Amino acid sequence: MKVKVTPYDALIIVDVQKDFLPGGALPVPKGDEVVEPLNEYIAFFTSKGQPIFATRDWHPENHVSFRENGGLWPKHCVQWTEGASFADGLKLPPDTFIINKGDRPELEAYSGFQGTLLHSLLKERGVKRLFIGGLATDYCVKNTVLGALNLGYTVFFLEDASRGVDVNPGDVERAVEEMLLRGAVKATLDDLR
Ligand code: VGL
Ligand code: ZN
Repeated sequence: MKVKVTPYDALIIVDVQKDFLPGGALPVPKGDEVVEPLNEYIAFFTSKGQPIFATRDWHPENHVSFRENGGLWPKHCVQWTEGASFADGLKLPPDTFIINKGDRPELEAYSGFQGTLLHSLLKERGVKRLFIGGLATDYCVKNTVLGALNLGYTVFFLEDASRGVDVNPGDVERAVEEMLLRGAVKATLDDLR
């Protein structure tokens, strides 16, 4: 399906950070494969003059999502560490809006809207449609997509620019199904070009 990028559109890149890439603290299998397509989305949105937002998982040392603090995950994306930095090779323009999430010790935040200014920044700019991709499909991408749908945005899920952890096999497939059932639409680079 062809989709034309309009003045109501923004690109949202979710958590493309070193700790989520192969070799990182919480590696997403094939997570590195999102970098090239995302660079193409970035170039595309930049050429249309449309805004780009990049969320990052931004945990304090004592964050509740870490196993040592009773959570599910190995320690990852600790604020200001190398692992929390964006993937090498991800070509974020200097005017990218950086959205930190999961920065309160006691709260897990899988959605880029949770406890952040993302919604107000988008509203201020008249954004109505979001193109969302990144890591991980079955956690932060899914929750950001569902959060956006709840807030009334039209959402395109960027299939070719997202990868999931699939802790239980089938999680990624189910996450995609849920996003589509709730109203998201799949899109790839070919649909935009
Ligand atoms: C994520 C697990 C824990 C994600 C973040 O970005 O999908 N997953 N923290
Ligand atoms: Zn996290």
